Amino acid sequence: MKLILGLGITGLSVARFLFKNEISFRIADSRQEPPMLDIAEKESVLSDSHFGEWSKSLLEGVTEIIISPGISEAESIVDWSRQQSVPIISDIELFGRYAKAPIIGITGSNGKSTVTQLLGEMAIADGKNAVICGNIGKPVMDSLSDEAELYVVELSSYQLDYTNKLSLLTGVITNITPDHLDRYSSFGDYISSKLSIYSYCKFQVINLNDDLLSDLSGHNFYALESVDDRCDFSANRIGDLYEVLHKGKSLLTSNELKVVGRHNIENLLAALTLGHRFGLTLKVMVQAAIDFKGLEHRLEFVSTINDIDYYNDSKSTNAISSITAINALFEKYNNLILISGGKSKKEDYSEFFKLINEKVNAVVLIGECSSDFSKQITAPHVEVVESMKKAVSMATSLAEGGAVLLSPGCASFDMFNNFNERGETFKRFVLKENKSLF
Ligand code: UMA
Ligand code: ADP
Repeated sequence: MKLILGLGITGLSVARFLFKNEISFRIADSRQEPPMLDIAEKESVLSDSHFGEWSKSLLEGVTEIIISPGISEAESIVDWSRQQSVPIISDIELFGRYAKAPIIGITGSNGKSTVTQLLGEMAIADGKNAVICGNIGKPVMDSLSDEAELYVVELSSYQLDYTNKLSLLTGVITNITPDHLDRYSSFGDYISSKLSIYSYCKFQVINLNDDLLSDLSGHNFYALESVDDRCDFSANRIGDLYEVLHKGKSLLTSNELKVVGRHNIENLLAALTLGHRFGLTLKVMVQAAIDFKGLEHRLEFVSTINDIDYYNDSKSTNAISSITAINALFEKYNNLILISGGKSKKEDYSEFFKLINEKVNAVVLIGECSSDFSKQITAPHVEVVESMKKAVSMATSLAEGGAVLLSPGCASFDMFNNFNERGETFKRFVLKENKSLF
């Protein structure tokens, strides 16, 4: 008997799979009304289900546990399982047992979803039946398909923590910076979790720009500016532009792309290196990169209204992703207004404050951390407001033909259900209600 822990989208996908394959299972969630309860009831996968506080009896007759990534190692059920030597695996490990097509894995602190989506689009453009799945929002167990020719899988550290066996054709860590430190006892533990991806890869792809990764041995390398002989793909800065190269031969320049910022060149190099390793056609990958519109909520251009450009970077949930967004835009705009704040994570924001003080014209702060942040920012203009509507209105009044950037650098849970809702709310005020605000 298997035990599924958590009835979110991961737990539901595992339950569906086990039910379909007539493998017996129990499902448990520590909440009385877990998010996928109604759907699971409709699909009749709840014949042995337990909601509410964990109890030891859940483990009776259980030979393996499939745990949802959101459930931390600190939970009592994890401890009890270890004491009773019941193996705990992630949905990713289960997926690896059944997937017949090659799997490419992508992890990292930032850029995972962007690289996953871009690589998936490159493979599809090259005529491959490629399935984009994992932490990007489509659970792997809902993505198994006999027709799949390639799985492009985004892997979170939470998923990697419970993965012990997996076979990846190739994989990459886009970068490592402090994140999720509420869940890990140290940055070192978080780094180890990320690095574990390489132990599953036949071919390791290494980003030479990241100091924590550049000394690793691997099979394929990429770098932006600090290029060396090992690089398959690289990029150089020429004036305001980046030129992307394969073995020294020019492929494209950054002004051909729809996505902006240095980080997106790094993401492109990761996708090209992984795709090339798999055997995708170079020319097709380049065209797919040119066509790539980027993902919603990641430095997404919303609109130009009354000469002000609005960008939605709601997916920025840590300091470094906001630093990246400011760096991507400040050269382009004389007047850059930042909307930031939310539920701050246990991380050092000093570099973020320093950059704001140097490169941003005004900051509008929202959320739980706003009063704390306001004390540490000395930008010419700092405002604290209590709603997204007021933030958009205030930022607009300060923008004077420049740009308004929502890049919170914090989690959204203090004011919104998730980063999607935060970004949608921002866009709604920008697009529909902008005129009526003033
Ligand atoms: N639960 C408990 N007890 C707990 C904690 C959670 O019972 O102590 C239950 C919850 O009640 C809930 C279920 O576990 O019913 C939720 O599981 P989950 O939080 O693992 O969420 P899922 O819906 O299964 O979504 C997960 C990922 N969520 C997390 O890692 C927190 C999704 O990533 C992912 O898209 C999905 O699997 C498919 O693979 C989200 C995320 O925020 C987007 N990821 C983090 C990130 O990107 O930074 C890692
Ligand atoms: P992830 O899936 O790792 O969270 P996303 O592609 O969803 O990454 O992007 C999350 C945030 O990080 C966005 O704010 C985006 O603008 C920023 N970002 C994207 N790629 C990078 C990168 N290579 N380095 C730093 N920040 C990045």
